[in-house]
Amino acid sequence: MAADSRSDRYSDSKSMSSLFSTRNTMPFKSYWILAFLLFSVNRCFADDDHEMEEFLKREYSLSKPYQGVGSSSSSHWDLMGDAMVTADQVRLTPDMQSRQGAVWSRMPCHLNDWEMQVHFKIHGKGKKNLNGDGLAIWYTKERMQKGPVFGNRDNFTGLGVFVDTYPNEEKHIEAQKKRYTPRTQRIFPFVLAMVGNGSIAYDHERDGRPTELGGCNAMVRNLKHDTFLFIRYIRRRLTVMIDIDGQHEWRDCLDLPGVRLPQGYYFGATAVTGDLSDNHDIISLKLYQLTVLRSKKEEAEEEEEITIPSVDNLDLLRLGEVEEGMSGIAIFFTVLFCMLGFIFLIVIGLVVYSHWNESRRKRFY
Ligand SMILES: *[C@@H]1O[C@H](CO)[C@@H](O)[C@H](O)[C@H]1NC(C)=O
Ligand SMILES: *[C@@H]1O[C@H](CO)[C@@H](O)[C@H](O)[C@H]1NC(C)=O
Ligand SMILES: [Ca+2]
Repeated sequence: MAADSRSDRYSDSKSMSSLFSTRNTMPFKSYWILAFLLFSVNRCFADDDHEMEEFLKREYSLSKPYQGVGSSSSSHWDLMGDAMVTADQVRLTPDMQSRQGAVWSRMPCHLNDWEMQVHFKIHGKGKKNLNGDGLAIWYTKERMQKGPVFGNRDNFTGLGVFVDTYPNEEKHIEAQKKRYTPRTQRIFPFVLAMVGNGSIAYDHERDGRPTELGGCNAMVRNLKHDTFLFIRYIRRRLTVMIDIDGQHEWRDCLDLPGVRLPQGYYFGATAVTGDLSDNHDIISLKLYQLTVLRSKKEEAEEEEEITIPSVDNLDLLRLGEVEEGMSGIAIFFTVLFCMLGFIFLIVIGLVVYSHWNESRRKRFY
């Protein structure tokens, strides 16, 4: 019960999280006071000079006591696979090998702008890197389809945000060393976002690197405090934040404009275990509708309906990977400049030598 009221209070102060989303250093108490003030002005506030309101949408949210989830036809959610509802959580997988489970919204979501707040818990007996594989939060065209992408089908259509707890690629440590500089190596667990259009495969062996939009490290396993993931989609801007330090502060994970997601897709959460396992628990999924005022220009820009998910300027995003390849070019230029330097030295040497020769000849006479 105590835990329950705590999470409720947390979600009430949640509107604050948007307001101070980028730089969150406010102590929790002042949050509370501000939350109250904001509440009294009708929960109306500005975000980047735009007025914004937010409403919890119960039909797309999942929270205690999970009434009828997976059993009643009036529930807004379906369970699948090994997922199980208990008093305190929806357990997508238990800490056992080769399990997969999912919970999917039954209602397609037709909101323009939204925020999904995920209260989750990943825990198990395995030591670090002897656990797996992770969980995923989805906004996709398809629902209730088993598969290899954290328990969901491959070549999905829409958005996936993964909490990947096992580094598959590190198994090939030598290959990894060749491919990445220390700056681009990852520390696991790793949170990663991907947009699929129905024909883009998730590369499990490389932990989704070829298709990643960005991500961050997140030490989320076996923590005593609550852990949260936050996905916001406003004016085609995708923002992912995490709150995992027990300080009620959101930390930036990914922020990307030009993400085109169609309306009418389904929210879901899935998880999978393999040889290694973990309990993957969803405590709540809270979806907030955001009412964002748009300028005429923005309205015109967003006029055309999106039918296939895509991300603008993906090639620019991939620059990170091009950088790895740069080392070849760097070597080329280093060699080139060395040779030029060498030739320069030879020329200087020749000039000096001929000079010396001449003066020697002069001395002879
Ligand atoms: C999906 O994306 C890939 C890679 O960007 C592209 O080659 C393909 O044409 C896209 N498919 C559709 C149906 O848009
Ligand atoms: C996914 O798409 C890729 C490329 O379009 C294709 O090679 C692969 O067979 C597809 N996989 C599934 C499971 O549909
Ligand atoms: Ca992995």
